[in-house]
Amino acid sequence: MNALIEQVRIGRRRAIAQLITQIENNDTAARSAIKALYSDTGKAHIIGITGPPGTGKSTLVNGIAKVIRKSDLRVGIIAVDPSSPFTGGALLGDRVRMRDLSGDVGIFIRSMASRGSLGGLARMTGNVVKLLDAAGYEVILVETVGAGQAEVDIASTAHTTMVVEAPGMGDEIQTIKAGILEIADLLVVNKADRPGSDRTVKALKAMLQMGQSRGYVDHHGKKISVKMSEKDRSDSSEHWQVPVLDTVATDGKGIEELVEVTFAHKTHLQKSGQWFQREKARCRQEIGQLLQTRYLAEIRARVPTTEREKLIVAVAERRIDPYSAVDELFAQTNYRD
Ligand SMILES: Nc1nc2c(ncn2[C@@H]2O[C@H](COP(=O)(O)OP(=O)(O)OP(=O)(O)O)[C@@H](O)[C@H]2O)c(=O)[nH]1
Ligand SMILES: [Mg+2]
Repeated sequence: MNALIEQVRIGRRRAIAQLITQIENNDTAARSAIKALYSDTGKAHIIGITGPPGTGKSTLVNGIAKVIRKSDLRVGIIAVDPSSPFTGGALLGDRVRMRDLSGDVGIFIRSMASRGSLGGLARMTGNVVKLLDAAGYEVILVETVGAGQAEVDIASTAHTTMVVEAPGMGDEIQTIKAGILEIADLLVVNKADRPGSDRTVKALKAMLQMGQSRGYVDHHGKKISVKMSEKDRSDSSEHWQVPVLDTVATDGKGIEELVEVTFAHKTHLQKSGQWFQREKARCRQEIGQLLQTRYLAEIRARVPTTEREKLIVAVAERRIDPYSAVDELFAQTNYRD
């Protein structure tokens, strides 16, 4: 393991691939790898690319990577596959679309299957990001299908999150998923060669503006607050105006500009001090999650399954309430509350 970690540190691709497989399959391996490599991380610009299925995220990632490579920065790509059987072909599709990048030694591509628990997926993605960061990839692109909370969690791993929409997916406003405006640093209307893209751009801009003047937008009658902290509101120079860009990923149109704006966002985060704020927020979330997992594992290890099962039955039969059951579990592990 130590030899492998050394190889990863100097950027050996085979070692990186091997270590990723180990940390995906084995929690203990993940622990020691991250412990050993953590001090080498924190240098990469992590960019999340999310949005509804089929909007052209993979094609866009492909194009973005090509543009960034012109500046000689090394690019790591992580594509998180949707677990839904309806989009089960995505893995192969992504491989095909990203194939023309694979000859470039400055690019490392990894697909991750979204099996297992969702929180676990976010954790694993975070660990693979750290590994690529430690291996010297200066820019890391993480593609996820924006369908739910899990994707929002994964997106929170990123410094810069772009949400990719496409025209002609029904009523434009309806396609904007709850929470998307909260996580987007950049909005991209891809497939701008399709009819209706102007309308989509306009609708998104209007929604952003509405949200910025009121601090929230209405979505199916639910109020969604727009990303603008109290601090942002009191000091408008620190506030990032979410830009709406249009691209045609299949022929590269608009991608140079998209990359420029992405780097401008990084500069904005660094100058305003928000880079470290985001790092802190991410670390807080990560530690919280690890703590939960650890507690649960400890309780499982210390209280026999039969004991835990008895408590579950007792709660189901209304002999005790769930809070008391947890008190009981804690008592049995010798933890004090
Ligand atoms: N007309 C047009 N088609 C595009 C554009 N970008 C991507 N496509 C096509 O749209 C389809 C889906 O592209 P992908 O890049 O796989 O989309 P995705 O968002 O990664 O898809 P999932 O990962 O399955 O959610 C492919 O057939 C692409 O060739 C574009 O700008 N214009
Ligand atoms: Mg894709």
